[in-house]
Amino acid sequence: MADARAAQPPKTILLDDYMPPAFLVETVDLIFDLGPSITSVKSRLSLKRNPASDGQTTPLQLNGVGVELVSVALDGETLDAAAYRLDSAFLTIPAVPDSFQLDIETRIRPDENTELSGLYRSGGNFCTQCEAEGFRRITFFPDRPDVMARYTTTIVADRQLAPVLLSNGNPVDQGDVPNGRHWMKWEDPHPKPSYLFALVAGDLVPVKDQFTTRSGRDVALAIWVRRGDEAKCGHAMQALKDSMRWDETVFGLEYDLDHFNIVAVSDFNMGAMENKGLNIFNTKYVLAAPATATDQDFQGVERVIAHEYFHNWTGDRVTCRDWFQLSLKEGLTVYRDQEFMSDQHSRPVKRISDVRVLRALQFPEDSGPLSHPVRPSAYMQIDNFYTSTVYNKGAELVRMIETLIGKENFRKGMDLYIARHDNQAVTVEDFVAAMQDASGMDLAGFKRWYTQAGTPEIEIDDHYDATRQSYDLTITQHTAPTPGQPDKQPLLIPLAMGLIGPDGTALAARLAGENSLTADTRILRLESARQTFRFENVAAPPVPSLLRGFSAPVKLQPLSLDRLKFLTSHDSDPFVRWDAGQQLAVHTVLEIAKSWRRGETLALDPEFIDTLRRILASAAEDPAFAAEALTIPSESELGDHMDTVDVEAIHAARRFVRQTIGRSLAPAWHRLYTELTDAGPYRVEAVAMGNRALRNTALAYLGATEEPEWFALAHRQFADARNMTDVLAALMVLNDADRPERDAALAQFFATWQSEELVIDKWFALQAVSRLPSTLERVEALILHPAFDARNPNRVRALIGSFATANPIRFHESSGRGYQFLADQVLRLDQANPQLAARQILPLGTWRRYDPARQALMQQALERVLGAAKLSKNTFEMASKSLV
Ligand code: B3K
Ligand code: ZN
Repeated sequence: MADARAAQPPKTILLDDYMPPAFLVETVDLIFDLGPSITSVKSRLSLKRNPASDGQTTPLQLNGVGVELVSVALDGETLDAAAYRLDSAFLTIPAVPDSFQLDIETRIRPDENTELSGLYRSGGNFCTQCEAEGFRRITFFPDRPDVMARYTTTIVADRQLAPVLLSNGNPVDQGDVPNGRHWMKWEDPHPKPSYLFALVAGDLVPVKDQFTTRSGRDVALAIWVRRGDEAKCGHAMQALKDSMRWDETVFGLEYDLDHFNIVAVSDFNMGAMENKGLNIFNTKYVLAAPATATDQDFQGVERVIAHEYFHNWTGDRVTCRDWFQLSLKEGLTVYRDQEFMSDQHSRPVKRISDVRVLRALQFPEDSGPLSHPVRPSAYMQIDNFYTSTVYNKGAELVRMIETLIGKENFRKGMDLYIARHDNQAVTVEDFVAAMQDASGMDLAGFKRWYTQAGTPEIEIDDHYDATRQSYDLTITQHTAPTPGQPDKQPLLIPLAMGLIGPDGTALAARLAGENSLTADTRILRLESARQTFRFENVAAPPVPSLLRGFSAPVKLQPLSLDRLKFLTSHDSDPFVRWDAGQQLAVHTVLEIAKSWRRGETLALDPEFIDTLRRILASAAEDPAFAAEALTIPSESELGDHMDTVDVEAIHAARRFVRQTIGRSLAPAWHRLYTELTDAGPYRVEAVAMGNRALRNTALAYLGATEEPEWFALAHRQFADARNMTDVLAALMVLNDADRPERDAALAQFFATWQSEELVIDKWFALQAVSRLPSTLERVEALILHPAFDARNPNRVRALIGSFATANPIRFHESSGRGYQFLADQVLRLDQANPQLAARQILPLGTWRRYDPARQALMQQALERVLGAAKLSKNTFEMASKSLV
């Protein structure tokens, strides 16, 4: 049942109102008697008043939503109804002693839980999701992260229905009960907040392995999946062992239980969840086999397995004081998974793909109506704040601290943070303080990054004085106002940079006031709105190479075209080389978009083709990098660079540019395609993946020519390929063509894979992103397809999410039908799963970026959502803020 909103707008929760909990819980003993329609939960809590709270007479208030209270007893005495108050959000007991035991019995209905928060069923199995506020849907409890307790959990269930019973920690006992039922007891020795509680019960099979920690603790590893999926767990298991070793080597952090269990479920609102000792995953991030998963999927599995594992220390052992501090665990853990992936694969290519994500998701969020700081100060529904700002920008903040204090100091800072705060619930300030204390460097000026929203824009002005051999670099920073924050202050920005001489080699220079002359990358500390850096002993006029490795999440004003071209071929920093090429591409496509809008004949600058020809010629040296460098930015990213997004012009221009590049360089693309054909077995490792990426880039350009011979080549690849990466790349080429091969290929794909739900998600997504004019009708028809299930978040994201976020030309159709479709779907989803519904509405919130006609249509769609009776809090918050 959805948590319907009351007639009043939902209450806003403020960081400033934080108060320490009035009561602490020392131990929690839970007994679950599982039944699909009714589950009984008995909870025994030992509570005491919190000495750190001033409310020595405050009543005990426990959160509880949608749970039926059976009984409550205080120190063994059952309370009658007059001794407590019960409403839709709380169980309140006014008179309690300072220290006492509470026994609470509740009933919940897993089968009716469609919002996938609390205890629910997926594929017939029982599972839980408690972050952020799901535990209150299981039993009455002070459901906040700063109440940390030790848990034991006993699960009783029908042996046939649920032969496997799992919870946090280590198993301590088990047995049988009459009527074909059995039980198992788990004990978690580590204190934890309720959001890390987990339970799984069902018919699952394990894939087992073992890991010995560096101090010699043997850990039994198991990944629990549906029967038949065992063969798809190898990659996840390897990733888990690699992550465990990496955290020991790089951060000195060891696993702390005898068991580590991972369970894969098909119905999951997010990617995965880091419950202590019992991670629960969306199948998408566990199951992978060459025939069914792409290289990107394999990397997704590795990244998310690592991320959840790393939470064991950054999140579980040291947790958040309140939900405003979410980035304390999420930003830090994303930073850690990025570092892990960089060590396992190519660091520069990983950096490029992380920056792509940041620019595609976080920058638009930060310049739109939902802009908020990495540490927000107000929310209605915390589920809505699991955002790219909290996760990805949060990770950039951690990375900037590392850049400012240096790698060694950063490691010392991590050691100190964990030593100081183990088993505590802390704040962003505590993290920064540990970094500051360990490094001895002042980070006070850095903290503003956590509280100020918006993306700083950096402009430069430079001057070379040949007689003095000096070079002045003047840098200004400016952050535009965001909702609720009209005035912005300058930030402490680490700007990694170097100078390049006219011959293309690094130019040595001395920064005024410093002693050493260096040609290496240096970090400039930008601190004020405008600053000039003087370089001396500069032998020749330099080209500045700025923001190396993307050292800060800022927008750098583009350099002149000549300088961009120069950097594309000469910079030693791969990120700047790639980025200069992307900026050239943005400039090129946008100029063509303007010509298209004016009705002119379109022509592509031959110099741009020459730049690509040069990249192509040396592509074999680093295929993965070349694949990134040869990719034209997406339509959405191009739109971000326009004052008002011109949907049709961008689409036409990008298509024209890709077609011209395809035709002009066709022989070279075909040669590359042929050279990279790999007859050997499929391997998931960096070189093989890079080769496949580059070969499929070549195929995509050949397809972009829209010439029949290359469609035939794509069709051959589709028919012959033995791995999903190549199958999908071929289908992507066919997908935009109104040709019989397309329909035949899609039909064959469905027939082959209909029993593989993750592959069928791809089938839905492909059709949703087709640029063909009939796409919206097709998407509407697919909503009624027997394989579409609006209760399954993966499927909803595949069809509805892909259409609204990755197909601008069709979603933003001038009639507004795309917007109406999305509003209809959001309203339908909101009845069953508010978390999922609220996220699907985001594309409508970008209305300010479009022309007046589209603005009006998008606003109408949002208003219609907002006007609906019984809208959830989640969707209310997103829709109302989107209209501002
Ligand atoms: N911590 C979880 C997210 C839970 C989302 C709750 N609405 C996944 C992660 O970031 O690891
Ligand atoms: Zn996380």
